[in-house]
Amino acid sequence: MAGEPQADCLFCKIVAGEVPATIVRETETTVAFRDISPQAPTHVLVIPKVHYANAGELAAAEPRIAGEVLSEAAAVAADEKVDATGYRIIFNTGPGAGQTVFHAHAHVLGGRDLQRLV
Ligand code: D5M
Repeated sequence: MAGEPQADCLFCKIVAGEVPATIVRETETTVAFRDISPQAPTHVLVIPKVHYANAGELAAAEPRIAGEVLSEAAAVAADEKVDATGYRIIFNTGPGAGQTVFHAHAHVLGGRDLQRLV
């Protein structure tokens, strides 16, 4: 059921402590951990503890938690001291946008020059 832990979901396993991750922040509703394949000096994923397939589904079902994912992403940028120079928050949503893990997550990228995308 939406919102419930999924047995076959990698990020639900990280939330449950069943898969190791380098956790940098945690709240009642979110976990932030380093991406296993960093694309920038700072590359942290912020996820809700509840399972929704993508950011749109999370925002529709749990707007408060979606907001907390965003504020935790900003807090990660401040912790990593990339907030002054600039950073990017990305929600890949759907396979056509490159999403590979279907548990909503924000990528926080910073610490290098980031090309403008749009
Ligand atoms: O991003 C999914 C991201 O998840 C991708 O950048 C790799 C990362 N990933 C995959 N497995 C792990 C583990 N075990 N720890 C940390 N990070 C991980 P997407 O937007 O779905 O393409």
